[in-house]
Amino acid sequence: MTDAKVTPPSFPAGFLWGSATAAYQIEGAAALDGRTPSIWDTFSHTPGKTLGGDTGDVAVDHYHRFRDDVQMMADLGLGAYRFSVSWSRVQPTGRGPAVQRGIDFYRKLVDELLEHNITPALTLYHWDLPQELEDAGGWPHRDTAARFAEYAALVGQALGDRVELWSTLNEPWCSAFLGYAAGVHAPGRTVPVAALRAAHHLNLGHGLAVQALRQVLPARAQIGVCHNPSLVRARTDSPEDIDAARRIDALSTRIWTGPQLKGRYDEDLLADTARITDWSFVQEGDLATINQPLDFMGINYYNPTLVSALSDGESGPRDDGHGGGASPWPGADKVAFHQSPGERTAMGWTVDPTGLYDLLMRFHRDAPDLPLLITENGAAYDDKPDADGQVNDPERIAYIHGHLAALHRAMADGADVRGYFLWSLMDNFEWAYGYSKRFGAVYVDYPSQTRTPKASARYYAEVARSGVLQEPPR
Ligand code: PNW
Repeated sequence: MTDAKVTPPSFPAGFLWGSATAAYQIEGAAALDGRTPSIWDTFSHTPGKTLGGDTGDVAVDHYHRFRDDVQMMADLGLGAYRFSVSWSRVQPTGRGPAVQRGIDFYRKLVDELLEHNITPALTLYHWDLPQELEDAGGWPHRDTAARFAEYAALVGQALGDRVELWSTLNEPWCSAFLGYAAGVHAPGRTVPVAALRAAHHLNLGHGLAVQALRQVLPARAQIGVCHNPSLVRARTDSPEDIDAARRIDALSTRIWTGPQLKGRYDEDLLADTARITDWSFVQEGDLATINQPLDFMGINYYNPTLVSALSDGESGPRDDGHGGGASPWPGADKVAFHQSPGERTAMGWTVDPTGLYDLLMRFHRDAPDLPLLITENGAAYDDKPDADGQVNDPERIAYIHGHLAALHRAMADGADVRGYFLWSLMDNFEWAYGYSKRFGAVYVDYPSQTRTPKASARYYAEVARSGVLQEPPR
C-alpha cells in the first residue's frame, strides 16, 4: 500500500494537554517564607546521595519565576499544568495550622494559571515528607497517614475554590521502595519491612486524604492518585519466568490497586512477603478506608520491565533502571531484570510505546469504569544548545510521537483516557541524578536560569493546539 491516504490520529475535544513538574524539582527557595527541610533536603545535603552533591536549594527558581513560567506554558498553548505542593512550605512541622505565606504562593500560582486558561492539576505529595515527620518515624509509622490527611484538608480548604483536579500521592512505589528498601531516594533507608509498612501507610494516607478532601472540596472536584505501575513482561513463557513477572506485578502495581480499587491485598503478595512480615500492621477497617471511590487514576509510564526467574544461588542482572542500591523488591529476590530491546534514553530506559498501550489496556480491563490520565510520560536526552542557541531534540519528538500514537490506539480500543501530561515542562532536579538528566520540553541554562523551548516543545505545542498527532518533522 503506497498511496493510501492516512488520516492522522486526532484526539477528542476537551482532552487535557499538559506538562508536569514537582515542587522539590523546580521551586528552590528551600528556606524561604517559613519552609522547613523535607526528607529530600536532608537527603540531597547528605554527601554521596545525589550525583555531584546537587540539591534543590535553588533548582530552577520557579518560586520566584512562576509568572514567567506560566506565561511560557501559555505561549506554548498548553491547556493544563500538573504541579505538586511542598508539604513543609504549607505545614513546616507536618502538624498544626497552615502557614499563610506557603498557601499564598500556591494561590498566586493557581490564579496565574487560571488567568491564562490553564487547568491546574494539583498533587499533594510528590515525595517531600517534612523532615520532622520522618524523625517521628516517617511512612513506616502509622501516624504519618493521619498527618497526611490533615495536611490534605488544609490544602483542600485553601485551594478548593479554584482547583478541580486533585491527586493524593505521586508514585507511592518510589516513596516506599526506592526510599525505604533500595535507599536511592529519600530518606535513604534499606529496611525491607519498613518499606512494606510504608506502602501500607501510604495506602492508608491516600484513603484518609480522599475522605478528608471529599469533606472540604466542592462536589465538582475530581480526586485521584498517580501511580507508576510497571508494565512487566516475562523473558520467556516458562512457568518460572511468568511467575517472576507475577511477583513484580504484585509489588509494583497490585500492592496499590488492590486496596485502593478493590479493598484487599492479594493473597499472592501476602505469601511472597510472608518471610519479611505478617502484615499485622494492617488494622481492622484499614482496607475499607483505603478503598475510596476515585474520579480518575493517574498513570506515569516511561519504559517496560523485562524479567526472568533466578534459581537458588544464581545471581542475575539487576539492570532495573533504578540507579543501583539495595533491592527495591522485598519478597521478590529471585528475579533478574533485563534491558528490554530497543533504543534507550539518557536514563538508559528503553523506548517502547507498546508498553504504554499494554498498560492502558490492562487498566481498562481491570477497572473499566475508572477514567485514566497519563500524568507523566517523557524522556531525558543529552540536550545542548547549538551555535544559534536552539535546542534540537529529534529523539524526544520521536518519543512523544510514538507514545501519543500508542495512547491514541488504546483509546480507539476502549481505554477511557482524558488527558496527557508531558514530563516535564522544563529541565529540573532529577532526584538522585541531580541536574545531569534533562527531561524538559524547555531547556534550562542553570547558571543564568534562562529558559529556551526545545524543538520538542514546539512539536508538542502544535499537537496540543490542534488535537491532531502530526508526523514528526524530518
Ligand atoms: C518519576 N524508577 O520518577 C517522577 O514522578 C518524577 O518526579 C521524575 O522526575 C520522573 O519520573 C523521571 O524519573 C521516577 O526507578 C523515578 O522506576 C524512578 C523510577 C520511576 C519514576
